[in-house]
Amino acid sequence: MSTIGIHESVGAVFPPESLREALSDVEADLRVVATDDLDDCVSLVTFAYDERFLDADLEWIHSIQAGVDRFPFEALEAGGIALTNSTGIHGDTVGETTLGYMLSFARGLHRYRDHERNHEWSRPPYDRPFSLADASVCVVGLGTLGRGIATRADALGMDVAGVKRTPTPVDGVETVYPAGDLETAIADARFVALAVPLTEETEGLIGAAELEAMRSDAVLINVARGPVVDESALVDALASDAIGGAALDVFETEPLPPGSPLWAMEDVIVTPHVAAATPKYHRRIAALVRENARRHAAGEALTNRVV
Ligand code: NDP
Ligand code: 7N6
Repeated sequence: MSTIGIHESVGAVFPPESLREALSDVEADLRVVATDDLDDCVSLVTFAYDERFLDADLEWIHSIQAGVDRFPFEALEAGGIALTNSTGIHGDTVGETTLGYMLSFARGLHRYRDHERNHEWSRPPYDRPFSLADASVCVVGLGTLGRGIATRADALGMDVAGVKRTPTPVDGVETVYPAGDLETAIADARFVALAVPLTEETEGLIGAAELEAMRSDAVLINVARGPVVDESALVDALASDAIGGAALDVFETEPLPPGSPLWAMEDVIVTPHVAAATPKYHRRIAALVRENARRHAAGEALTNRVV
């Protein structure tokens, strides 16, 4: 029987033992392992990447994240190690978190919560609150996350546009723009929601020029990866009121350093990379690993294969 290692780093998201139990029906030895204890592992389910993985006898690594930007694709390929990711499981959670950000900005909830701390009964100017039914969102990246956001925004009556590499129609999205038309796509949107993977093409996708192209009351939402946005250009745009606000789940450096100006900005919502959190996370990972463990044992092509 082959051994599937559950790397202890998954503990950043769920108890490693919970995944082992959820996979107890799989015909393999399942062990919670540390990096220096991979000897008999053929497969590894992991959150972190360590270059010592390359020296073990691994055939297949599964990332418990959709984002695999921390993994060295070429070295894995050269080492004959397959890499699979966890795309496909975050549409509802990240969709709901993003709707929560948009509702907060539309109805002003984050500001009332701030006032509540000071026991302050403070009503907003007449023209500040608005309805999402009258608002527009441009979703940049229309895969699992983007569709999860777009269908929910559409259900609330929002005007939904989106951007993807191949601009094929997407349910709930009125206009789908190709990646090259990003500036046009985001120019009229009240909300711009980023849901792309971090790649060479998307690093710094939103910089000074794109922030300048956005409406002065626009809110930037980043549930993708920190480096997709030029964070210092974002801080400048927020400080100079070039845009209206931001809701950020991901940052160039995580945890967000205590000295970041983003913490103190009234119209910035900071969440600690939890947009996808759910107590069912380990079960969703188990379903992906169970299917690929079967395929791996049968010599079939793996799903969600990246390398
Ligand atoms: P998918 O692979 O399902 O979707 C990615 C989408 O991005 C596709 O629509 C793709 O276009 C589009 N895209 C890729 N490159 C570009 C580009 N240069 N310009 C415009 N669009 C582009 O991924 P997921 O939706 O599952 O996840 C996306 C990313 O979100 C992950 O890689 C991860 O980094 C992050 N993430 C963050 C989470 C969090 O907790 N905050 C949770 C889960 C994911 P096309 O369809 O044309 O190929
Ligand atoms: C763990 C975060 C991803 O890329 O970053 C996210 O899948 C997951 C809850």
